[in-house]
Amino acid sequence: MFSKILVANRGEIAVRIIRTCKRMGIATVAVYSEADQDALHVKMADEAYCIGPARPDLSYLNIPNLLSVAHATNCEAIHPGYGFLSENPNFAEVAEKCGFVFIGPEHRAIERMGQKSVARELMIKSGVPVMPGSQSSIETVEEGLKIARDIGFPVLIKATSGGGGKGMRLVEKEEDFALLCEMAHGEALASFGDKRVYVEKYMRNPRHVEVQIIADNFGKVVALGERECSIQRRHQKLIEESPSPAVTPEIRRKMADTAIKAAKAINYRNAGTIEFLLDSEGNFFFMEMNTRLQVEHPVTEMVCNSDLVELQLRVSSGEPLPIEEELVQPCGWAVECRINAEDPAMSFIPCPGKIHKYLVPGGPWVRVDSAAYENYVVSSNYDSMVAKLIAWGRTRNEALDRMTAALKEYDIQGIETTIPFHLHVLKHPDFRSGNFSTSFVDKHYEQFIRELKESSTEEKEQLAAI
Ligand code: MV4
Repeated sequence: MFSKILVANRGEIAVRIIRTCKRMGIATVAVYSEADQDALHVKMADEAYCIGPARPDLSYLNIPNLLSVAHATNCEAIHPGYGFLSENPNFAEVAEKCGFVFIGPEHRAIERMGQKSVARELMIKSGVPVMPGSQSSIETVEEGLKIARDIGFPVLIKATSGGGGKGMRLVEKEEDFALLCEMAHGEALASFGDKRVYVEKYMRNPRHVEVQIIADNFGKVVALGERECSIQRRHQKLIEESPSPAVTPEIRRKMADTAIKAAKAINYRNAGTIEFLLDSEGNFFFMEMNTRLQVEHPVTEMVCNSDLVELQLRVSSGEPLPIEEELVQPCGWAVECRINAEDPAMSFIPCPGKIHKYLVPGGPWVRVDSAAYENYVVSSNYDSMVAKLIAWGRTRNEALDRMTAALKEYDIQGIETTIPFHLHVLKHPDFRSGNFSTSFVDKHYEQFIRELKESSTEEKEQLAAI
């Protein structure tokens, strides 16, 4: 096992990685920007070094500075967390060339999965189900139109270098295809410096279900069940859970087999996630593969009774996976709410600022992954996630009830947060029933705003009466 690693990230995920390292007796080196001098990950690590100004491109994305710190402090490995450089194939390659173990997949796997049309083509060749569409990127608008006619409208034009919903165009009818394809090219070029696009049949109201896998260096791949990620807005996930209320033991078996097949087809190692779209008949199709530890990994940890950061460290240092079965069966139910510094009543606009009061929920079956504390300043330089609140129960309803109680106990003052939104979702009959799709938030947003305004008026009236 490593004796010392560099944590090339900030916020809750840096804290999360440091915690497991402490438990395993691995020394940690933190890096931080000038905006993060008082950050929790800096206090918790054994050593910490400033790598530049607040701007991410000058600090957390500054590869020479990160590698200089890793070298000067004798680190053996680098954990990239999520975001920042975690899916940058160049960073993974350069880190390895400098003699550090990159705690993640091989740079070629990151590169291939980063090009969504390449990922799609690889999956088709490996027998993994994908939505009908082009084999890979289309060469001309005419070729795209021919494919769209063959598979039937509506179709989705997706950017080859996109992902996470960026650079997509929905085409409902044939007449619109050429124009929307040109727009997709323009947007893809502007956003990613790569105009290539591919075409897929569009699935209405899908669920987003993803399978967590981890692979060692000996060809063993284990699936740690699935996560339901349909409660999202504009491709920002808000609530995740494991297992998915839509996944039967039979679908779970098939999805896990498919995810393992996908990982083996590309000789994948370390932690990864295969994203699927699931329709109401139980059919699922490969969308993308994420080649990093994900924000929502705790729900998997809670139901699979495993520490994903520990597993990453073990397989990276050359140990075989300590799990016998190919598919870990979930025990109970876990749910995660992302507590963001955003105003849900104002279309989730970010609300950075100082947290004046901070009281964290606790008790059995409640977990808080956060780097925030009282008087902490949420900076506008980075994303607005302040904490992840995770609750476990024997049943889904038990987990949701514990989450509700914990959300009510969470007292964050000085900034707006997504807590009122979560409380609204958790009592919604469509969410409680488990019968929802990726359209849930858009569908109920107006009603939520109405209720929020009514309840805040009530509160004011109650206050006025005292
Ligand atoms: C789709 C789709 C419908 N049909 N592909 C959005 C992000 C990227 N991971 C894939 N996305 C979608 N691809 C086909 N062929 C609908 C979406 C989609 C979506 C997917 C997952 C979670 C939320 C979503 C919200 C809107 C659209």
